[in-house]
Amino acid sequence: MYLRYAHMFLMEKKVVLITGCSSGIGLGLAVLLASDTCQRFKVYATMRDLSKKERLLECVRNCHVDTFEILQMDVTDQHSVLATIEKIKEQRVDVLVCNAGVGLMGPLECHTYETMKNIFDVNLFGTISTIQAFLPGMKQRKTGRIIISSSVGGLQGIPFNDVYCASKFAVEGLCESLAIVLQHFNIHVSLIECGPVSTNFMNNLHTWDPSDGCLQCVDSDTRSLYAQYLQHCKTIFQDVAQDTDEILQMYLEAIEAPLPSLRYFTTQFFMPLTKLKLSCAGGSEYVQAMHKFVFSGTKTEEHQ
Ligand code: EST
Repeated sequence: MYLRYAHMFLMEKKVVLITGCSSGIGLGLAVLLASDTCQRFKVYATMRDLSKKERLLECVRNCHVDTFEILQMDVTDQHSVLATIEKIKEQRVDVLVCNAGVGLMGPLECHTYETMKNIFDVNLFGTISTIQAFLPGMKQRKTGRIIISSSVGGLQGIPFNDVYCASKFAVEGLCESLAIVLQHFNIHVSLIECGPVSTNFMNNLHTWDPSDGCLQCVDSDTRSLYAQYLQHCKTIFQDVAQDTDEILQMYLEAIEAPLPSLRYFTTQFFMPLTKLKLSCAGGSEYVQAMHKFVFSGTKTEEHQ
């Protein structure tokens, strides 16, 4: 009985900083850790736009002030990232969760340069800046964990997600490379490979309606393929989208496992396609299988 609460008094709290906490996985993880019954964590929940903090505040209403704080941080602004470090009372972060990210769907020709650049600024350079800022402290203390919200789309191409996948592939290369050297410093890097998540993602589908003005710039064949993709996407979300709670267990494992893995797969559903990509290095087999999976309404052989 007493042991259960020993953490509260005897053990130092693990300081966890999470980016992108205004919604989705970031919000969920901040709430989960801040509500820990043994109060083992001190959570710094960061977000770019503090006017979006109400939902998070509502969810953590009963949390102790010692376990939870919200900070403004824009991962695309290096000054903002450095200013955040200054505000951390403990002057150390044990676990850094790089979660801030943005998605982009649609035919490549429809994206403006600014839109594409923003995807890379947030997903890739935002992650790089955040890691850069917290790495010297972790190296000095010879301990730390870096957890990154990645995606199935970081490991394999998904039609009409070209730029998003490009940014997540880059994140994968960044983290896999870093992990090799960071072993020397007892710093563990973990990528959480999420599939579709049950958020209000599908409710926003109308924003990429094929009859949208932005799609008028593309040929009719692409438009009809995109319409087919959206239909497939709907089915995928209905059939395999995971609840945030289920996904958060993987984050907990990456935080708590004595020797965390480089990759955690939140779902096994895409594993046959992932393995096909890796085992047939020429790549055509994957391209064919993914095409069949998305555009012919039939599942891949491995999925049948
Ligand atoms: C995976 C397989 C597939 O055939 C279609 C889709 C569409 C939506 C994709 C998802 C997927 C994989 C995971 C994502 C998602 C959009 C955002 C998410 O990260 C790439």
